[in-house]
Amino acid sequence: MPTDTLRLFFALPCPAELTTAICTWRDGLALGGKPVAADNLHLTLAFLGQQPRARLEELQLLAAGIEAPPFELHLDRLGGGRRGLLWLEPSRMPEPLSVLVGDLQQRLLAAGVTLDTRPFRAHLTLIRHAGARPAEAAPDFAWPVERFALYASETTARGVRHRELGNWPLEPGLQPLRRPGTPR
Ligand code: 2AM
Repeated sequence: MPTDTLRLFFALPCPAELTTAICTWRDGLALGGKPVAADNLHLTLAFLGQQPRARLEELQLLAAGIEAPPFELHLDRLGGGRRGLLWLEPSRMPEPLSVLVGDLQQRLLAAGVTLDTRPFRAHLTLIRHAGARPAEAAPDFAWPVERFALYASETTARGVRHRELGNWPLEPGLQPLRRPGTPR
């Protein structure tokens, strides 16, 4: 039965070819744990948590108002957190990504959405509850970022599913417009 709220987040969807390359590399490391499903690989831009379904159109319009250029993201570092969390991250944050995240977050805050207060850290989660963290891994993945998307995270009998609720292209030729107070 549909609920009247959705667990929402904006993210960069990992392109199909890159997903295949990353999953092949990850699975070759044989680290155990719970690998993120290939269909769910993403880089979160903003996590909104539970939101009324009735706000969906407003959030889609908010996203459509964003003007930002495409850029390349290099995932060249393996990072980790508590409980065996492993992710890929860039060693250098591309300026257009900082600007995109800052713009999105400011628009969401202006719309009254409560966001995580922790500083943004770009990452693509690979595995949860991994048994090890390889010291020697030297990832080097180039990601041509051409769009961002809004997802609902849904729990199904077959696990978590990220349902896309809209995606918006990044437009070549636009300059990243840094607003005051956007994160670097
Ligand atoms: P991530 O940490 O791998 O980016 C959907 O729940 C997704 O939103 C999660 O897979 C998680 O992906 C991301 N997310 C970001 N901040 C979150 C938060 N505070 N709570 C839960 N999920 C969060």
